[in-house]
Amino acid sequence: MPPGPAVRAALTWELADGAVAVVTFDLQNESVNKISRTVKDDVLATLAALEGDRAVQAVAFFSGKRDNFIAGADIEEFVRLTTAAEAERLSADGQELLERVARFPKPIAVGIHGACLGGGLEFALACHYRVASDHAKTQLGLPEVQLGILPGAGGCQRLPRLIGARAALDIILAGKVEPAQKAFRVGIVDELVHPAILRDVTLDAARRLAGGWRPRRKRPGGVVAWLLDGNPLGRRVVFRAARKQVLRQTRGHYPAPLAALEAVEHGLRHGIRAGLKREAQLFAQLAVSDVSRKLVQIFFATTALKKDFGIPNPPAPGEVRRLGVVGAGFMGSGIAGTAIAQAGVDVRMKDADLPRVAKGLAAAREILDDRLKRRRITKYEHARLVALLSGGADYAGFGGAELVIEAVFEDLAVKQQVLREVEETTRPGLVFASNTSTIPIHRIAEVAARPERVIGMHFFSPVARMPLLEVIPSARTSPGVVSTAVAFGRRMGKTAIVVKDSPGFWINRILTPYMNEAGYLLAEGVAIEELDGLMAEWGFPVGPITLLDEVGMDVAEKVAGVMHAAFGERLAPAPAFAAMVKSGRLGRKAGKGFYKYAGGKKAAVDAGVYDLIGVHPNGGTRPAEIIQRLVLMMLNEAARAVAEGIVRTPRDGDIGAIFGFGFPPFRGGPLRHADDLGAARIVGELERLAERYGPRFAPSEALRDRAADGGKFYP
Ligand code: T1G
Repeated sequence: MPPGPAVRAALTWELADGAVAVVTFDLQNESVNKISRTVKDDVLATLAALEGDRAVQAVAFFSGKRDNFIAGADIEEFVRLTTAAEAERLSADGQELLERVARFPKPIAVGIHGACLGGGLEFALACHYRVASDHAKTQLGLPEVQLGILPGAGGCQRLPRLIGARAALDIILAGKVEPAQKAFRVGIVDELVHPAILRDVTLDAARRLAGGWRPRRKRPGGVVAWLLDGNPLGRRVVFRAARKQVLRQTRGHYPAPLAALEAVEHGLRHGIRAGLKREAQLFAQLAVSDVSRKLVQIFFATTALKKDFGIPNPPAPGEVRRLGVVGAGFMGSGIAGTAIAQAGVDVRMKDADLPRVAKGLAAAREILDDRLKRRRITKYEHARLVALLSGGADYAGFGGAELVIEAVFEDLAVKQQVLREVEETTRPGLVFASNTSTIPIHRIAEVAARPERVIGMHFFSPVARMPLLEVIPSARTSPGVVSTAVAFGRRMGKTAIVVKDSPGFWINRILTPYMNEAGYLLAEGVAIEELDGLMAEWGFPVGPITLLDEVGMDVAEKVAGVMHAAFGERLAPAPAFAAMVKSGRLGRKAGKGFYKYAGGKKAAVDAGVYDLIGVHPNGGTRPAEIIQRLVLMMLNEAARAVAEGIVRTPRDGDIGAIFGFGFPPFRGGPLRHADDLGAARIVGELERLAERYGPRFAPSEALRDRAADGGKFYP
């Protein structure tokens, strides 16, 4: 038997210092390692060779990719499955392979650097010792439920046995991916080391294992952990609580977390063999479900958007090291803090007076403090990042900026004024971005000396948490500026869609008719809790009235005004809203809106609102019709906007709606949902609603055309 290197499809190995086989997994022509059928065969063949080679006493396993360990099972492979039986076979095959790894007669230690996800982590869990690099790229987790499936290669069995049921459920049910430090803390990895010594430490562990040494793992947690994890009675409490939480969060729309819970519980109760069987059966049901299909489509769409600059032949993006932010309010400080935390750029903030600047700086810093508190960054990194933030009441410090983002009051004249001032104090190559939510960029750029350097970057609130960015070039914006804005948005951790320069762009265009309809329904006597409750049931994170309170009634009124002026009666704001602004009920930030707020927390509906609007809940409108009116207003406008080319592809539109305001992911986005309902059915329902409630419901031409020829948004 030659000591290697034995060349195979993905795995190679060689003997290091005569006893430990170093196996390297490097899937050719792919940027990440993933586990497919051929890789499984390769692993089996390699294991057979290692077992048969008497010189090999232990195995050390690494990835050959620079910053990726194993991204999991090959998603492309399981989306091609058509029957549950095939899916069950696939899961059982993976389980068998990992059983072989777990029972391998020679110890296997893994050195993990880069993403170790899904089947990749399940593989690592089956090995006998885990060392991870202490590096930002090293992340471990079981994201399967995010794809509508569950860890189907023994993860639902091995993780709870290693770290306890509570900690395992915490990861599995939410599809969490944790940094290496956290994975070490909870006991998923045995050792955490600097990347430079990962190989040596792993080899050393393999050698010691071969010599009979066994790691002593103690479950974290003490008495409480024993009470809850260590005995059946305690576990029952844990599972009951977890089930309740899942149901509260998913409202029954996402079957995967509940199935995963069952797989874990079954295994703990009836043993690992029965647990694996149940796990494979449940995996199979999920893998061929419509919800999983939709979630996988979202994964691929998001991945595609990571390299899409939204224009043909995009030039290389300009480098941004210094960022100027004008306007130190809620949005401005969110942008500043997120830019530092994610992109590590130098940020200079400016507002009209120093107290405002100070407030903005403090708010931006809070984002960094929060990262420290969550242990996403070290104290040292925190201090370094805080030092990148500064501000003033003039444009001092803006001269060297490559990008300036303005987040001042949503008013054309004010934004134009800022643009003029910024152009005077900065260099010619500067990119000027407006964080407007509605005002067309070409209007703002009318006063620009260099309109080709002006673009829109529409962030969502709170900036640190909302994953979407709308990038809006005007007809005069140069392509390099588009690349720069998209690339910088990505560095800030956002998924960027490039949309057309038209009032409200994509997000506010489709959100406005939905919000307005909520106002009309309110004025007809639908209760606030009912409106919010129904839409949350339908799958939105919050209902429309809560959303209004979050956005702020004054902001919403501004948006509604711009949209009304641009699109006429169809988007006329519901009269109920103006009364709210006049009475100072601006929402959460004012401490009163449709809801009351006590100590920053949302409390009950403020019944006084009904007096203000002049109507009281009367239960007159049927729930099904409430949902229908809200949803169809949005779908109808979305179809119109697509026909106008506001988004380049249905994919961008759906990802925008899901990431921008939480359109229910399991429905795939407004355009997928429209395809599912069918244009003919939507048109029929809109016609009936138009007859009853007026022309704002008239079906768009885009939908009528599709109804006539059976066309879909996604061919
Ligand atoms: N399967 C197939 N393709 C994958 C993949 C996967 N698991 N992961 C990544 N890719 C492709 C991706 O589409 C892109 O392709 C390229 O790799 C680079 O990715 C039995 C059932 C690993 C953190 O959910 O989170 O294991 O467009 O641009 O930013 O229980 O990709 O270049 O052709 O995203 O460096 C669970 C999903 C699977 C992890 C890398 N695993 N991936 O991010 O690169 S289910 C996941 C990611 C499972 C078992 C089950 C990220 C990443 P292309 P990228 P990146």
